Amino acid sequence: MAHPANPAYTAHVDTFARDRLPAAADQPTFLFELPTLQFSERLNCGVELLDRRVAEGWGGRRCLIGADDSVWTYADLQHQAHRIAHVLVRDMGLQAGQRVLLRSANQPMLAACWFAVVLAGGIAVGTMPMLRAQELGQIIDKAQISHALCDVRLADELAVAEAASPWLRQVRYFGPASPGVAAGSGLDRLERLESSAARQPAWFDPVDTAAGDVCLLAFTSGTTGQPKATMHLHRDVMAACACFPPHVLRADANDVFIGSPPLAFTFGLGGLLLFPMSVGAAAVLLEKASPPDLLAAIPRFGATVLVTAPTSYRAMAEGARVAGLGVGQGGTLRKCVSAGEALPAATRSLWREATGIELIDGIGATELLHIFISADETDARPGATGRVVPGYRAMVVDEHLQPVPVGTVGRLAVQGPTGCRYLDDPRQQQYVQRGWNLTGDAYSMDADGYFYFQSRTDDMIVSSGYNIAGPEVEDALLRHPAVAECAVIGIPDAQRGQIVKAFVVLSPGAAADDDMTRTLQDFVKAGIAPYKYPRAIEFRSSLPRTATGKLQRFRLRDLPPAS
Ligand code: 3UK
Repeated sequence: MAHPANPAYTAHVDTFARDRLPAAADQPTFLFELPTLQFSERLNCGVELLDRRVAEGWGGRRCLIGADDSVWTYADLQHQAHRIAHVLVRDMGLQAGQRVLLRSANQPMLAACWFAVVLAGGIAVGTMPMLRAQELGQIIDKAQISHALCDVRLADELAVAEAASPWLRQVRYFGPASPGVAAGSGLDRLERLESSAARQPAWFDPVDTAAGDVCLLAFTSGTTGQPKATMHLHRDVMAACACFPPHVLRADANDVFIGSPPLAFTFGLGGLLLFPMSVGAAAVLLEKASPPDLLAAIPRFGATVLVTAPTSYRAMAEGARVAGLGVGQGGTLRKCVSAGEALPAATRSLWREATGIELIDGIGATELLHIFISADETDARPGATGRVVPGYRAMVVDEHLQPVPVGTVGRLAVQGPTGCRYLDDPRQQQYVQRGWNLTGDAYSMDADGYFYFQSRTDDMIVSSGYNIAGPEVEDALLRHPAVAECAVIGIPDAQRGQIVKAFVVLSPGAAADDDMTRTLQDFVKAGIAPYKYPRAIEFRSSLPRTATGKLQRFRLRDLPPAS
């Protein structure tokens, strides 16, 4: 029986995902107003992004570059993806609509696997390399995953999850033959995916999927609670490529992308794979992309577009200045995208002073696939995320979903060509209300349509009746040279309800003592309204973060008070 929210045609033989879409009434309103958002009923995003590039004569151009300097042209990627698609279907029995777990750090082979799954009509489920067997097990159960392609160096945790799972049947490993593989584990005797693929023809007839068929399940990084799976269609992937990249980023075929977010995080999937390919550009896929790794790799590969998180920009700024990475300093970098967390104005100016480059901030969400509010380097305003990306609509609303006046803080509500569809999850009704996606962020908007991030809605600090947004206090603290990283939360207080507490990681050489506490408190009072200053400061050597690098403020709230 056709699901009410589903179009008639599907290429999926296995209808698991289709059967678990939210009811039509619980889905957001989708907007397809731009001419570039007119999709035909049948669409395979793998064909559009890969096969079409090759058919248009781009086959010989560089597409992906590995950390080991391996260069994959568009034709190389196509051949490998098509061969793996054959392995999935012929050797592993994949049926269209089945879910395939992908487990690997960023590397060209992971990209080939992603395209293989999508071309075969499967549903790609990316997983963060650092996940353990138990977390993998939750994902496998939730998405009833039957197939997996995994970097052999990450085999151990998957093997444990596989042994415990009633769903997972078919696993293939790729990667080096011996190093890092435990001798006697049996893995050294299994045939590698590369060898199986080499026996297959370089052309696979792509499955003629519907634009409305699910091709991607993205699990939310989850700063709290049980993981949720968001469902994205072939059409959504193409829609994301048609909004932020041409209207804000404006990269071109000569660009070389580089960055840190894993391809299992939609920020990385878009920013380091889909978006570069949508313009025929090249992308460097690094297995390790810490700030020092990126500082070394940018000049080595001549990267021109950098995609990473605010904390990474802050940590890289001094090294970038010394190395002269910006194009105006004789380097190659010309565009830098920041997302995942609020960009403190202090970090924006630090990066500009270090490299001459104005950061392109953008808010995206796993539920919306990618960035929907942003500003390019010429339109950026300090402290603002930007304006709504063409293709989307956004407003700031009160608890009754009514728009609030300009300058008033409220909840961010978004609509566009992409939107939230949780797989079988009652939390759908929280994220989507009356057709609007509610991201859980508190924002205000100015008269020019610029959106200003305040905090996560549930992170707003209320102290003596004042609303205080932690990120504003964090920005004030980050302007002090002794502060390397910080997180500001509200902690319970008998008199004031809550008080502002800062957790501070000091720069090397700075002393964590009472003098420093007073210095930082006075510094904040001099920078922003004094009532916002942190009455409590705790020095720490690091801050708790998710696999995607997001601060876990809830974990700081749950800490026992420091003695
Ligand atoms: C926060 C931001 C302020 C915000 C993401 C780009 O982060 C991504 O997805 P997640 O599902 O988290 C979504 C939430 O993260 N956030 C992200 N970017 C910003 N807050 N300024 C920003 N620039 O709370 C949002 O609701 O992990 C980012 C592209 C794809 C993504 N999935």
